[in-house]
Amino acid sequence: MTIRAIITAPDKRLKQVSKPVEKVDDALRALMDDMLETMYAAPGIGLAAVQIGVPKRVIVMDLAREGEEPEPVYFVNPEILSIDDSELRVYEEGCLSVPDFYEELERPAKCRLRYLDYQGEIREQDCEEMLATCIQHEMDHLEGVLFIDHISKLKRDRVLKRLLKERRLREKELA
Ligand code: GNR
Ligand code: NI
Repeated sequence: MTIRAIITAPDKRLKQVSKPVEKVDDALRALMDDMLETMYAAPGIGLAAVQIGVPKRVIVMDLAREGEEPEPVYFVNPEILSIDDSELRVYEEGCLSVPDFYEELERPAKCRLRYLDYQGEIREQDCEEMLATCIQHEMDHLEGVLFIDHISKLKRDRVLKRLLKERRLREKELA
């Protein structure tokens, strides 16, 4: 397993629409293993393949609390079967592709999901609480959307400007 570099905003590669996976095979499982290791190392609770530069519809997640047994979960070609806006959940989100920025976001509290698991078996699941929030955050990545795309343009431009500045500084230090 390999820890891969996580792409940070602003970057065109994060805006790609990810392509469906044709087959859950050993090569895809190797990608999912790398994603999980990269996510744990970051550390984060979810990761979409596009964040490591692979525009495939693959998500890994682990919502176990600190000190609990790890509970890795894998979502291939996830589809939201139903979602309703009648009940919303507010959560302070962050993103590994938007370092050191957190903002409260409102999303539907529940959804029903269909996806392929690590073995390529089809599964359906009702999502609520953290899983509902996180899967919607990750599925946005598959469409090239970041959580900062849901906040005001003023705040988004401010955080993107800071990230650009930090990148330029890092590049200068390496030169
Ligand atoms: O680690 C992460 N934490 C998080 C917190 C609130 C809502 C969503 C997330 S996902 C994020 C990791 C990430 O960027 N996934 O794309
Ligand atoms: Ni993210």
